Amino acid sequence: MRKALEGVRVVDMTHVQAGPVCTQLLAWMGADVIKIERPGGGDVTRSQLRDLPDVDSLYFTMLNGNKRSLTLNMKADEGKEVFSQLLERSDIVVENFGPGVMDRMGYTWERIQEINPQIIYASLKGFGPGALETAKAYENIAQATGGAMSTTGFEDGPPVVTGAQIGDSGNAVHLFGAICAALYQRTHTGRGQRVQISMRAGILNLCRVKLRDQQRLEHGPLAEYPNEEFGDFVPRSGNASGGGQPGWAVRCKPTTEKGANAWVYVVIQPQVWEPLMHKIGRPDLIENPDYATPEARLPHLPDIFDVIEQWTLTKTKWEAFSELNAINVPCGPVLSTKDLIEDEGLRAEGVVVAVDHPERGTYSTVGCPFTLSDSPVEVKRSPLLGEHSAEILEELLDRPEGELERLTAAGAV
Ligand code: CAO
Repeated sequence: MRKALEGVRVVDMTHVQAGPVCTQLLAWMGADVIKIERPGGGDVTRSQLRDLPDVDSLYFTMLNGNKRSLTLNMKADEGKEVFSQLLERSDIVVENFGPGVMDRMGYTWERIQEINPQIIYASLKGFGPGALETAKAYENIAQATGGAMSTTGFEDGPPVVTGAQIGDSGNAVHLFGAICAALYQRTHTGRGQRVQISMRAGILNLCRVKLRDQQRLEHGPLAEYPNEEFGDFVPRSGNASGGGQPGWAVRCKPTTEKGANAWVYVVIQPQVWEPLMHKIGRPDLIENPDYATPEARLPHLPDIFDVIEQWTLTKTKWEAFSELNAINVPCGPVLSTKDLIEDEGLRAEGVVVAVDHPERGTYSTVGCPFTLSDSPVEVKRSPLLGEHSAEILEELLDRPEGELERLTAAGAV
């Protein structure tokens, strides 16, 4: 079966997390993704956070599956010649270097268009035009500057970053969508285009509801927040739901000595109020005027979740989930990374996937989070550094046999 992006070639100039996650998605959709890496070390993540000596780290292998690797010295003339030739024969080029790096290499948007007017040139940076434009950015800088940190955590504690890598992997998904849209538009116009995203803009997109609340705040306190006092900005609101239905994480009976993740998240929809109160043994609250309607409940949410917790503390998180789910209460156990990596259901679903690697053996990775009925994803291992250099030079760029050795001696690959 043909894949959604079969026949599409991507020159992948990405490194670290944000860019590689985007190009991995393109590769899973069937694009031929050629990862360009500096000779010698390659993407810095190959050797960062290693769990085993001298093999590509999980940081690298989990973000670079299904790609081919070509080493290229972008500061050598012959390296640039190879790169230009690749651009001529490709559909997309993606990069997430620091500001100005591609221009300094000699590849401005104007130059790239001259080489191939049909190419889509996608860049991810920390920031768009303005005061922060020239700044480099990592995940937590994006979370700090995009509104995620100031709104995460508890009121009386410091700003907190989320475990989910919304600045890097989150923005990779934005970029993937933008590239696919540009590719589709090209089918009408025949032209490539410039695609740009800043990590901060992407975070702000994910913090949309917090900007909603900033504007609601002008008209009075946010009644559904657990906070008692409000200033002139949206406060951190702990585990409050952020939506129109109140929610909170409540403790459960621990199953391990530490029980660090013995919690279940519970949302109180109006229609489940009565069965929920019956379930937890508090039918007296159903008609109590302080609790009977969603509006009446708002000032009492901490008390209500305390009452629910008295019940959940007598159940494990899975028992609590299954009993509440049975009466249609929206809820979910707080699952640890250990819970998730051992989850047979996630493996059956193809979300957690085992992959064989010639140097590190079998490792687990996260597969494609979505499915297309006509474009099944086969998760393959990441390439070794320069593993495909010879085949790309000879088969794709029509260079003569032995070109790899010659260019290596010249310091270009
Ligand atoms: N051959 C030769 N040189 C190469 C090369 C190659 N194949 N690939 C990269 N380089 C060189 C570049 O030319 C550049 O050198 P100059 O500064 O002399 O022009 C340098 O390597 C890369 O620079 P950089 O600024 O991208 O890298 P850094 O490690 O200093 O910064 C990062 C990393 C992530 C902070 C920066 O790339 C960045 O801000 N990227 C945009 C935002 C982003 O993606 N952040 C998410 C990172 S994931 O947490």
